[in-house]
Amino acid sequence: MKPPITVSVTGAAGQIGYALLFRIATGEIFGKDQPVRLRLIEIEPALPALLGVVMELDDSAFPLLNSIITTTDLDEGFTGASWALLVGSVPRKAGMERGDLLGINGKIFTSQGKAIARNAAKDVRVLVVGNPCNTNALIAMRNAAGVPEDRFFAMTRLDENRAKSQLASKAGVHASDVTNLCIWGNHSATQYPDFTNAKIEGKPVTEVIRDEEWLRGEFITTVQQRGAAIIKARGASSAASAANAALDTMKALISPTPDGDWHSVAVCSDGSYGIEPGLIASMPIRTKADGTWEVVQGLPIDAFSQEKIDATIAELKEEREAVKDLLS
Ligand code: NAX
Repeated sequence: MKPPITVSVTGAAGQIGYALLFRIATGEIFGKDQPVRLRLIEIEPALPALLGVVMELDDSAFPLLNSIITTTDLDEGFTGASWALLVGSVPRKAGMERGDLLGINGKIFTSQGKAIARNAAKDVRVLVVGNPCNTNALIAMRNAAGVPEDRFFAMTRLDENRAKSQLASKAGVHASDVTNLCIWGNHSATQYPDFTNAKIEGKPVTEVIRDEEWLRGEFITTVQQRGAAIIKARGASSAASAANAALDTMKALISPTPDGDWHSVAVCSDGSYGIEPGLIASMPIRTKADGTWEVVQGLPIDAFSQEKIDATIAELKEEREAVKDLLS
């Protein structure tokens, strides 16, 4: 057995937390010889519910679950973390403007960024799920002095998985037959699921699905609005699929990406594809054999795609402007 790896999770008593923690504890992410320490961070009112989750984790008697700590204290919560999964955030309530939400959640991520910098392991990777996740990741990154920028990620994998599933269903294939699917930009209704570079069974999507109107229209809006459709159907936002996507993201960042493929995750832009450096934007990413990642270069971007990418990047800039006081 290896020494335990520490995973810190905020919002651990929430519905994504509930779907996430048990799968981390099984060894699904780090392997069957890798014990895990969980450090679960919540706000005071959610501690009783969190204790219930811990009782259930205990009752699962997971062989690889080394220890569990519950806390409201960020320094304690991020001590030794190799992964910080920032899931907790305040949901948008009636009457709240997007700017209000950015401000309220932004403050959470300044203190979390600082606490990560003070306490996490040298190899820490930070995956932000809590919305607005791109801008929250930007705030955490800009407040985590000393932690390299390439360790901060915001989740767009759920969008990628949703897009693959829609394309697969239209083409009558399995979602695993769809590859090279990049979500560009923001995890929001402006995101762009790039069908122009995606493939189905190795062939360009546009050769397999000869319905350009559907690809440019309904496909994109279905992916962009899938979260709202799930809330309408379930009466609650996506949880199991969101947790699954967080796990997919971690796996994709740990393991080398299969030859010729890429995966979607929002990273700190290095200026690739004309995206302003420093923004946390979703792009096509490849994980290298040494565990670092790179932006896939040279993908053709046609005028239609460029317009969509420009719109989602413009939104990210507006969000950044709204939280500029929180960026150090
Ligand atoms: P829940 O409301 O079920 O859980 C959120 C939890 O966060 C609560 O237990 C709450 O007590 C806790 N929390 C709030 N403030 C906190 C703080 N300062 N420190 C620690 N914990 C805190 O929401 P859930 O359904 O689990 O969703 C969590 C977040 O994921 C939301 O922001 C949601 O919008 C976001 N999502 C992001 C997705 C993505 O693809 N990036 C998709 C799914 C989801 O919508």
